[in-house]
Amino acid sequence: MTFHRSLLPAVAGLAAAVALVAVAAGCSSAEKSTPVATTEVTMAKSYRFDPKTIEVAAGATVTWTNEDNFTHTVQVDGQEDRKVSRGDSVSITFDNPGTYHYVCTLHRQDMAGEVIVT
Ligand SMILES: [Cu+2]
Repeated sequence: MTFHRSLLPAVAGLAAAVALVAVAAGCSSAEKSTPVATTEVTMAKSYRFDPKTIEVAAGATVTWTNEDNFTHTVQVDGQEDRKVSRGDSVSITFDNPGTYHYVCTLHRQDMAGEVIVT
């Protein structure tokens, strides 16, 4: 009985901790943008990729169009940086499934996105 008396509070504490982690994980995933099935991303005013996370099929070509008042870039991880002036657009084809992070190298703090290729 000594065993049970000492173990029970520990188990209860652990269960509470697990519940807290689950709640925290739920919050952070809600903050992440839900993938949108589209091949069109707008560089919207101001300093935003919209939608931030997209989902496309392998072989699809994604086009980024700059509708902001500033020059931006699209640099997919491991690829060259592509400059996109106001009113311009750039297209990148994704042949292989995977999750591709990209940033605007001029505004790394504010502008990042993700292309999920399925
Ligand atoms: Cu930018």
